[in-house]
Amino acid sequence: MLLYNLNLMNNHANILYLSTIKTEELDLFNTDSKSNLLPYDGEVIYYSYIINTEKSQYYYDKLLASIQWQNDKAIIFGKLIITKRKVAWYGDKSFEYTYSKTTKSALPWTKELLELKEIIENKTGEKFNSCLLNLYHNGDEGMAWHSDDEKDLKKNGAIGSLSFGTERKFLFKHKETKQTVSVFLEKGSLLVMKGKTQTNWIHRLPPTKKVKSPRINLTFRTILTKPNS
Ligand SMILES: O=C(O)CCC(=O)C(=O)O
Ligand SMILES: [Mn+2]
Repeated sequence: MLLYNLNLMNNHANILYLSTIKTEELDLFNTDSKSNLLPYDGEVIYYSYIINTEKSQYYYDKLLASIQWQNDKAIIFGKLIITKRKVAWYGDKSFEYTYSKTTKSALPWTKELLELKEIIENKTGEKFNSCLLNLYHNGDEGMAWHSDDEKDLKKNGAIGSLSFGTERKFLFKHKETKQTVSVFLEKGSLLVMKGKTQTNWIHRLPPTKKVKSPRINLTFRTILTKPNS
């Protein structure tokens, strides 16, 4: 157990260190010998700056302006809750995705989303057919503990999570041991969750008073296609 903890501290130290490096060139030190951030029961890989600072700003601006952002809805204990956080759902077809007891129908890909999908498919060797986007206006907005294990998603399918805008802390918690792992999601970074991660771990984006500016997150996913869709 001590080894795991040390390993996590090292990973975290790397991530903090890399957050101060602004050039793509130095990422050469940090390429594909990626280690798993989770100690067991799942696989989470973090890629720092897969998109450089200038392009990250470009995509942030384009996504902010072109995505059909809507306040998210959830039914919790029978009550309809409208979140301040905004969301959008895009995909290959008008796939339906139900989470928090509400259903969304996917919009057709935009140019920027297709470009980003290609970048992360090339990076990970995975294929994705849909993307859920989140816009957090500031640190007051976050996301509660959950796992992305809805029946509409491919079981144990990879999820590729791209971040733009302000860096935020992201946490994992094991469902049984309650061990937690944290990672800072920098602009232009990619976090890949795969294997049994969604079965054994929950994750959250904690609210924080320290963050005053917005962040956009894209989670590329594989939705299961229904026979006649
Ligand atoms: O904002 C994030 O980094 C992750 C969001 C998330 O977990 C989700 O959309 O399911
Ligand atoms: Mn999630």
